[in-house]
Amino acid sequence: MGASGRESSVSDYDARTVEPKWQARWADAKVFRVAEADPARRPFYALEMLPYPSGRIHMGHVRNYSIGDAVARFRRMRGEQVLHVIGWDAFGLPAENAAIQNHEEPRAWTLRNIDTMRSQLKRLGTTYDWTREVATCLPEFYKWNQWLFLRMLERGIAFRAKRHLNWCPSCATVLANEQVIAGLCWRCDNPVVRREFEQWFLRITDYAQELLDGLDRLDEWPERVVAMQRHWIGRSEGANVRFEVDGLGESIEVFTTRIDTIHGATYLAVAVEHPLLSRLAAGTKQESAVEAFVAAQEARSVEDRFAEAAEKQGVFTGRFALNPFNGQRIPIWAANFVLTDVGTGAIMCVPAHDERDFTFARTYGLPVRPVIRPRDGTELVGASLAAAFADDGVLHDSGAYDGLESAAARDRMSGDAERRRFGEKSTTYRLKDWGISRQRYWGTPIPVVHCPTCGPVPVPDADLPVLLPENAPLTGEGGSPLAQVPEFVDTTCPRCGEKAKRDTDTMDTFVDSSWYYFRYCDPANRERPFDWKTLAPWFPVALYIGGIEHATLHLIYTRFWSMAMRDLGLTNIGEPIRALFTQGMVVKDGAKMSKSKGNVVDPDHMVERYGADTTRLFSLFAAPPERDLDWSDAGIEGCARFLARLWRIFEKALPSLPPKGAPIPASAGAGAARALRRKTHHTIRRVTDDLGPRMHLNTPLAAIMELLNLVAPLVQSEAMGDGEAWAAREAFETIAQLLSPLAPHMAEELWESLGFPPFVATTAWPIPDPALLASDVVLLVVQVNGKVRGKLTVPAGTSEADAIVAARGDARVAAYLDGRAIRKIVFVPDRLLNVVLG
Ligand code: ANZ
Ligand code: ZN
Repeated sequence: MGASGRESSVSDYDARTVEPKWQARWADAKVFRVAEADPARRPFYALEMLPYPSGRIHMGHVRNYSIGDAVARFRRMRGEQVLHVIGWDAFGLPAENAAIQNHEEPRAWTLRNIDTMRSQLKRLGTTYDWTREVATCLPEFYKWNQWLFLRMLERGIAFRAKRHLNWCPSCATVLANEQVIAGLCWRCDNPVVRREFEQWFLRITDYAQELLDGLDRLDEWPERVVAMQRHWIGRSEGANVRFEVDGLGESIEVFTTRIDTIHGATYLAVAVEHPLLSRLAAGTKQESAVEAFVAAQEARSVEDRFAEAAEKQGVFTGRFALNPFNGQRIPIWAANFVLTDVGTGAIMCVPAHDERDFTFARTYGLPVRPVIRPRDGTELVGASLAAAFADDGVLHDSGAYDGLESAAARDRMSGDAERRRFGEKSTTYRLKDWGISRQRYWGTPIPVVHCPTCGPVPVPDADLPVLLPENAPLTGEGGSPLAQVPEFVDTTCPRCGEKAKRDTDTMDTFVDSSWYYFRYCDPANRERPFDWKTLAPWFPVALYIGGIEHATLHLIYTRFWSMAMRDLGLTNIGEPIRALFTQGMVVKDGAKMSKSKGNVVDPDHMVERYGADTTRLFSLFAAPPERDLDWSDAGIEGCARFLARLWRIFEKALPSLPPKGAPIPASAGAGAARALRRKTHHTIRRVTDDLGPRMHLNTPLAAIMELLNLVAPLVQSEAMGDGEAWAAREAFETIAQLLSPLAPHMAEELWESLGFPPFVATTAWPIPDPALLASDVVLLVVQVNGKVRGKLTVPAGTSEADAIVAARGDARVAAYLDGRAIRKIVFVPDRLLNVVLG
């Protein structure tokens, strides 16, 4: 090619200037602003989990937002009305810890981080509508947390109760279950204990069944997440049975899934925190032993007490219970393995058929009495049993129920218990009511005033928001920092006007993330959290993208919150999210990127060095989005080289391409031009499929590379004809459009260079021409020793090897070939196969 003349005109593509230019143009033209939803334009709510403003964005964020932005851009080009917004999960402990360490106000620290991270996200070329941005730490947002809390309080969804909770003595705060890691405080690594507190709770357990049933219909959620939620909700079906306490005039209710084993119960066990425990022991010889046991357990860490592997410990209470089925008198124990907040906090123990009961019985010399026989008839002997037989089987030594199968027995026995009024069928859930009080500063103040006469009194709506004061002393110790701020605490009772004190706890930050994306749709509403009329067309969220680590907590809380808002009359949907996509982690050398491991790659350096397009492309291309992405320098180099090559080939070709809109020449319908056009249209189809619901976001780049590989030799050849030039232009236009969701800046630059007005991002996604997708066939002439012996219809582009196979499969040709060695083959693709025999 006579490249010498053009070589000098090839400028290197400079992402450092091109990218900010397009970002500014998008912003000036308000390309990604979204007005009200218009049902006629097929609203599509593309949502990514909002980041915690910890300081700087990391590669996990980049991956999450590259995926979300690719989908948002693709959908927009497909003609859907895309809502794409970001916000900040801006309350939380790290801000407080940073404040303690650096003596900087959490508010200032947080807002500064938000500024940094916002500009980082802009530098990636994301399509967020920044006019809708929400930061949860601002009063205009958290006011509505308070408002919603008050509505839940009126409805009985929020309530105050004394419960046993995790307490870190060194941080002097309550911890949520998820903040207790292997029995230790996630913050200070000290052992966590259980204490009873009065707290605010949300009655998520009222929604347990709806949360469970809804899972069946979430068919666009990953099965893994559905399974994790099902396990988390943990429905278990069984029966409650009441055992009378001999000589106390009280009964103890147990929850069991195995009422069929009740004739084998040899003792009862209650939790250390069981309300009846002190009365059981009172006045018996065991009184002081029980007291000592309780004290010892309360001092032990959560890990020592409750872990699966924790030593099973207990003490006899001095009392006996009567088995309602057969009147048998069995001892009542207190034991550490009975959990207070599961079932009824008391169990009947059947050592022959339950492993934990068995271990405990052997430790304390309690009898083991088998009542279920394996179906193969094996006889179990209590005294010599080596392990519990926990499967279903056939009942024996169970009075009238002998000979029944376990399942049938459970049915019959719970029916009988109900009729005789000492029990009934019962369903329990592992899911617990959601305790939302935190002894923290940097959160939403709970809008309640505690009055010595009136008790807890809600703050009137007119007085919202209850503002978080700015001057709380933060030391990390000694409970709620708000309690140290007299101007905040001391107030008057909204009901009686007397002196009263504000609640000094703040809300769990999972409250914020439970509904922030409702607010995105109506962010400036000053009357209500949002207006459903404005939101309805956007809901349920079309696609929510985030990490698998949120499979349970956040994604259960937000489903619950949505159902609760429906019951408050604020919306008319239960399930808020139609499709969920969980992306994999970004790892380096097999380990999750984290500061402590020192294997962090800073996205800013990547953008600085390679540009946003390359960084985005790599995040998409390096692994299927649902899998972990192993960071590799070679991988990102590869993406950079691809873009550079594309630009080089394009710039060289540009002067030879016809002007935009040039009519298609007849010569584009044959030969290399036609082959290229076919490839272009096949590429459109592949990329369209990949960016759709399949979310194969890692494969479009390969398809576009293939197309470039076909167009490159053509435009570099001296003999490029009209038809080929036209087809090459079509290929570059297509590449610009297909690349727009993936490498949006270069896509704009290509598009503009091709003579179009901005923006490629707002063009209609290309639609492949079916005529070019259909596979072409050609007539292949077959000669044997130079004589025509047949004509075969084969797909265009059939290879020599395939042509020979086809020739052998043709009866007429085969007759001439039969049994003879082939000396030579002359093959002209799509025209001629000449077989010369030896
Ligand atoms: C008697 C029995 C006999 C039991 C037997 C099991 C096997 P899932 O299925 O996991 O829900 N349980 C009930 N409440 C408890 C508590 N507060 N703390 C510890 N354990 C408790 O487990 C239900 C079983 O867990 C119940 O059935 C009960 O033991 C125990 F051969 O009752 B079962
Ligand atoms: Zn009062």
